[in-house]
Amino acid sequence: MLIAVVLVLLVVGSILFHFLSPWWLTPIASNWVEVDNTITITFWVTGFVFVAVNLFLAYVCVRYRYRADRKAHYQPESKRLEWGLTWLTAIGVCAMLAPGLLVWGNFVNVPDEAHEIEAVAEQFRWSFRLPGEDETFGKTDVSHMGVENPFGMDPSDPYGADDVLINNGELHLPLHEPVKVLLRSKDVLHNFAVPQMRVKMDMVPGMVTYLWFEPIRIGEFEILCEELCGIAHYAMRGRVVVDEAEDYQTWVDQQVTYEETANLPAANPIVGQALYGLCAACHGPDGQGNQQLGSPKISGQSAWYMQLQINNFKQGIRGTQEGDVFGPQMAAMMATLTDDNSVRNVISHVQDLPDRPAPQTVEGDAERGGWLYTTCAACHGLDAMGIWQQKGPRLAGMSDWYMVSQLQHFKNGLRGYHPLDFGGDQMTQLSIMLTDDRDIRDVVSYINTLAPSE
Ligand code: HEC
Ligand code: HEC
Ligand SMILES: [Cu+2]
Repeated sequence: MLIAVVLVLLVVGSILFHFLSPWWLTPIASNWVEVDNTITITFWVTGFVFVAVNLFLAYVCVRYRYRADRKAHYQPESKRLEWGLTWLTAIGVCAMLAPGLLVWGNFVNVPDEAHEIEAVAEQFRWSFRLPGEDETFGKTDVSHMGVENPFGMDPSDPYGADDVLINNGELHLPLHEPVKVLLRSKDVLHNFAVPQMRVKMDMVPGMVTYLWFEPIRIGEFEILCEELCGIAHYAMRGRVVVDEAEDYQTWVDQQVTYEETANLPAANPIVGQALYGLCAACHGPDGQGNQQLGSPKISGQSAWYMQLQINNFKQGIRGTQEGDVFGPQMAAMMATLTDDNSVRNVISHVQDLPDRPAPQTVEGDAERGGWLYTTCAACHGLDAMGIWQQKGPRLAGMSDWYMVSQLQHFKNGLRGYHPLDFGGDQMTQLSIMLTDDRDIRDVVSYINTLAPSE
């Protein structure tokens, strides 16, 4: 009897939960209502079976419960019952699968008017490419990939020149225009998913997969990687921003083409030296850093990382948060670097400065820190010398007090707060694993043991 009551409660509870649950599909933002309908049909079919089977079970428990004067009747086979059940199941399964097949047919048949864009996945970030005015993508190849050419553009392909390269995780799309997203992975399996658009598709290295949809409302929607692609899979976030046509065009015009990023004049360290005079006031004549001024060692840091950070300061992506003492000082100075060439020139001078390990000021349990660092190594390297592919900067031999303060900033929102700071956001999500200042000190004191000797 008790079991029957439990079963009935289970059924009633599940139905109530289904209708009252706050966890339901996010409001849809694309044409794929069919996908939602398919899910609803599946819920109806499985829900019906669930209710019917459980109520039947409850009924049987009561109706045929044990009584001393009753004996079970043995019936090994019932043709009628078996046929009935087989047909019912077959209809149920068809009802669930058939709509899915029809939707899939639409999903893989891209309308002719869809415009193409490309999404590139790599551990653990997104970037995008638009075909440019000629509406044709240039060829790419892994052999061309490098710091100066992250997309691996083939320099000899004329179609590539006007390709628009968006080397961060924010993609804009025009409203009401069907888009075909070509999906490319640089390293391992990833999966491009935008829940509100009801689209998701695996990205396979060595192959171009695709999906299509039509955005039907203005807004910002998170891109998730829905394939377990490594330690920071959960922190691999991007964003789709759906704009009105003019806003979209404004955004496109702000992006750079391959032609603009290729064939830059070589950076000039002599010009850079003159510019560096200003930096020396805070970062020291040899770029060795100055703790009193909150200015870290920058000598020996990779050029690509310095460029990224200087651009972040210039664009207000870093050093604009209230409560940040030192960030805004650095940000204010960046007005002196008027264009990209000055940035590259001054960096090339910093590259020529002597790279002596910074003095070590942080004390902690390096052995315990070593365990914590296992995770960090995925992006900063086992030797903590930085990994360009993962955009993790060099930490070994750099200012240890600065690492402590930056880790605290990531945790308390003074860094990695800006919507366009995808790298900072990633580090913010990673910094959560360091639960307190002791963890931070321990991991930094372990990083100190990795300092390269002079
Ligand atoms: C007024 C002092 C000051 C001047 C001048 C200055 N900086 Fe900085 N810089 C800082 C401070 C402070 C920080 C750390 C900001 C923070 O805490 O977020 C910093 C950070 C940086 C970083 C980021 C380092 C990292 O690992 O995150 C780079 C790169 C950098 N500066 C380069 C330069 C260059 C190149 C110049 C000269 C063009 C320059 N700075 C001029 C104070 C200064
Ligand atoms: C998923 C890759 C990833 C992992 C794992 C990771 N980081 Fe980072 N880390 C980054 C990126 C990307 C940045 C640059 C952030 C930016 O662009 O502002 C960064 C920046 C930093 C900085 C600031 C350095 C500077 O000079 O500006 C410190 C310190 C740091 N990480 C420490 C750690 C520690 C400690 C761990 C392990 C607990 C860790 N990171 C794990 C990707 C990672
Ligand atoms: Cu991924």
